Amino acid sequence: MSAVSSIPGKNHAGSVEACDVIVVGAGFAGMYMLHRLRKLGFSVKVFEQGGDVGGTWYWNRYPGARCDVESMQYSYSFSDELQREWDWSERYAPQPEILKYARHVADRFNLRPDITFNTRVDRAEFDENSNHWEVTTSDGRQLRAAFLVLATGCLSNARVPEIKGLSEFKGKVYHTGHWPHEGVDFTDQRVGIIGTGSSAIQSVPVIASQARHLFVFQRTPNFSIPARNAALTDEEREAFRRNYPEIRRFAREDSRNAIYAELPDRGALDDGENARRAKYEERWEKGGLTFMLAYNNLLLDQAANDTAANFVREKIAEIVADPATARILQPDNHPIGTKRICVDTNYYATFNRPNVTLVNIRPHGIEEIRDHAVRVGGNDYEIDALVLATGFDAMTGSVAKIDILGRGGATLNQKWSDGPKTYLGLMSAGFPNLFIITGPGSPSVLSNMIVSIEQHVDWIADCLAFMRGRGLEVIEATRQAEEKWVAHVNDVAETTLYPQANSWYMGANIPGKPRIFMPYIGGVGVYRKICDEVAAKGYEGFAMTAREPERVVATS
Ligand code: N01
Repeated sequence: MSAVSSIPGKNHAGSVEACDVIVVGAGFAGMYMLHRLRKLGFSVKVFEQGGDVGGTWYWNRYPGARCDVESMQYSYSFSDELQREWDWSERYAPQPEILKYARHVADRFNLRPDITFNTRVDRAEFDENSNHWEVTTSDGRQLRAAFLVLATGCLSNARVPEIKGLSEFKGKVYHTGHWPHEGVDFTDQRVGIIGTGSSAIQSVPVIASQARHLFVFQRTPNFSIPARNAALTDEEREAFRRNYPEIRRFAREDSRNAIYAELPDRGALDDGENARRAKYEERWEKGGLTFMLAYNNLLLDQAANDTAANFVREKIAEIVADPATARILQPDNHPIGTKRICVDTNYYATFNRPNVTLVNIRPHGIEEIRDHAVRVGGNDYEIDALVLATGFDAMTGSVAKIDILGRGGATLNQKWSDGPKTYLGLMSAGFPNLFIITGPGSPSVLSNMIVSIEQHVDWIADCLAFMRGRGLEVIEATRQAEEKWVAHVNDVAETTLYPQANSWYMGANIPGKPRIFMPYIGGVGVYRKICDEVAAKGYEGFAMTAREPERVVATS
């Protein structure tokens, strides 16, 4: 039994189930959190809304869904045996394979016995007398735990926009983030898709190859780079494995976005026109997200950014046969990379197909959805099925769905009503013993998520072991440390071009959501160092309290 689980007051409340830690979510974050804590001897219960592990990869089953970070890197590093025994089939694995991997991990590490599926955590209240979280689940269970960990994911709360007539549509409506498990066959159908973010850009070519006709309703064009996806050979997998120690170290410690890649040593304007073009060509041919690493100032300097943006706009014009369609597809209202750059297979070329029509809905949007049509600018586009590729209430949406009450009964939603406030993206002042994995204020969505997940999970696990070893019961971010961190996150964002885009990073895709830049942009390596130093200094910026509530042990 762990020190934490021997806290007085546990198990005293009749039918209330007790454990050391409750984890919300069994995606990659929740699974690894469970594994780490169990190995440390903590009792853990995980609740997962879905019917299986996998998180975002459980829900996002739309046609063409695959990761946009190379699979050899978008995979756990905590177990050398695991990374040696699992063979990824392609450079960017498709969703079914990633889900299979998640299931394999769950079985290999025997995680399932501690996960309750098809069950949401609806409410969590911190009891200041016992210093425990009291948790209610959707099946009516009451639980108490010393610690609560939100592993709810950054992009897991699918967003259905308010469009006039949507509920009256007589055909089938699908959301990319909530795709039917049995799949959808669009053969012979007229399909409309709303949105042109990453999900649409991956699914459009696949749906177009099935459907009788596909109408793509675009409000904002996005920059997309070819994936150059291909099968991985045994030799390529072995080369990765041989170099894994350095690849993983680099991703954790030296990189900005947790991806092993060659880092640029110069700015875009340091090269002449020909050299610059050659570099962009080389990156374009290589494919993938690292296009943005061609130069070190693409997200800092507008003139530098323009050179990369112009290059991609020219590529679109080369690929798309109809000049008017090409123009509509060329992004013109945000610097390249300030919205999540997309990675595609044949996206732009798909608009050369006779059965695909691009419908520009800017500036007035969709007028209304009728029984069997989408009406734009007075024209009805007749369809049988509608796909909403309209994104997520990102970073805070899934947390906001849980009624979380901290000290004095204050809710997290009230506290975050002007935007999320955290210390290091890990904790929020006033909500003791509540951790968030890859929360707002951490690199999270600006990085290879699995690397950032592992870093947070390890930090939290080490922290709980530290507390147990010293008889500490409560940890809470101080308001002072939190304010300083929030200011720092904003200051760093302001030095970049990112705030110029109306992106989901800024909360701009949700009407009424406060506009603040949510992820920490200082870089994964820098951020890890900060977190490690905080821990090494006895958890600087956190107040820790021993079993006797009066005795404050460490503050800053
Ligand atoms: O969502 P999005 P997503 N009327 O928010 C449009 C990750 N991801 O699911 O830009 C008309 O990017 C909206 O238009 P606008 C990745 O991090 C990763 O595609 O607001 N249109 C936009 O075009 C990604 O960034 C992978 O003008 C409306 C689209 O819907 C994140 O998830 C794959 C509208 C939403 O785009 C989200 O991507 C997929 C309306 N009322 C996703 N409302 C990989 O790993 C919204 N839109 C590869």
